[in-house]
Amino acid sequence: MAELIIDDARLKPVAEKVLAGERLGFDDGIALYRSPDLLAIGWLANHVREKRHGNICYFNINRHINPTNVCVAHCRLCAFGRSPDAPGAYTFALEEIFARAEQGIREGATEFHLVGGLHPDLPFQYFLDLLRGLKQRCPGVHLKAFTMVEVGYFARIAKLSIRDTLLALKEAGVDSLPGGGAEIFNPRVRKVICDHKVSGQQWLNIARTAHQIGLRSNATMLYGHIETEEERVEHLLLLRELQDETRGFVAFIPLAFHPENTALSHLPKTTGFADLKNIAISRLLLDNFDHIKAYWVMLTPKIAQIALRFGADDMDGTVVEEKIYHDAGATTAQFTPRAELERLIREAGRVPVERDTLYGPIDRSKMPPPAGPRPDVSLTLNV
Ligand code: V47
Repeated sequence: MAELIIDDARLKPVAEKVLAGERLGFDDGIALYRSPDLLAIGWLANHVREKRHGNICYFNINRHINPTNVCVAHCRLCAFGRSPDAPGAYTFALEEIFARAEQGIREGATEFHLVGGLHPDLPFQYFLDLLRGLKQRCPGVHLKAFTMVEVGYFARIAKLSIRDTLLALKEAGVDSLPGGGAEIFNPRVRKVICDHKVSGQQWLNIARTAHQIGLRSNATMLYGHIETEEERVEHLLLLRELQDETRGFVAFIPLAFHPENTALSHLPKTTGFADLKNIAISRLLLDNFDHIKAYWVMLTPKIAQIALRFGADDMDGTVVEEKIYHDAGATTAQFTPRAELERLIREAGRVPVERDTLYGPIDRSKMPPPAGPRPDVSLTLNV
């Protein structure tokens, strides 16, 4: 590894802690965010990343499925959610979701990533039937389903406690939870970007309860809108504190805000500099998280590839059908084939390793080969 060169003297004490394996504090996080010395920050994050994972970079073969975009939350940050009668509003019949899932099986998917809007009329039973139907048809596929925000909403409409809601979801087939909906935990920010969602404290409590009943989850942070550096550091440290308690988080995904078609469309897009800095600072502050994902849909494959040398150890998956970012102006593809993920990873000097959702290795020699290289995304929407 090349030598660490620090241009910004303020980073010296932070670097000393990182090299000594000491935990960073709030002020260290602020110093990192305030520093323009991206290469030194990246060097430190890469140092931590290589100590944990060597040269490995993980990816998976997955499929995103969004059962409905009808949502009562109307978050200002979101371009995906719609009122029930708005143009483009859709809700899939269960059979349509099963058809997408079966297509996913033919593509070799080991994971379905299921998230959607907070629908005013769909009963909790629809989601339980969806999970049971998927498990029955695709028993080997991991169901990473429903954010803490959806779990909070299900509990409300089903009049159940959070624990009983999670137990019902687990019993119906949820294997783990994705990390979305965390945004920024601070109430000042939530009031502006997502005022009708669960609070930051509720998000953390739902994650805690999920972990307590044996469901692992991911975590995210949405950056690049109205949040301050202090609010980002606070968010990361709250996640780290909960991880100390439960050890239930699997991966962290920093998410860059995409303003197009949202009520915050006047805000500028994040830059590559900010994206790489957020990856690196996450790696440095979240010392008890095993994995930091460079989600290519959001970062672009070009920045995601560079992120593999700035702290990230995972490129996420093939994805196939992404709506949340594309509705908000993402220009990335819907689908990145396995061979392209492997090429990006290898070119960054890393060794691609296909994983399952919980980072177990996948041995394709023991599985039937996937059917075809191109996904069929032409299924019609039930508008
Ligand atoms: O929950 C919504 C965010 C999340 C916008 O757990 C937006 O493995 C940017 O959570 N601009 C969905 N972000 C994505 C997500 C995710 C992605 C990949 C992997 C995993 C995982 C989780 O995206 C939402 C919200 O936090 N979001 N709108 C927007 N306009």
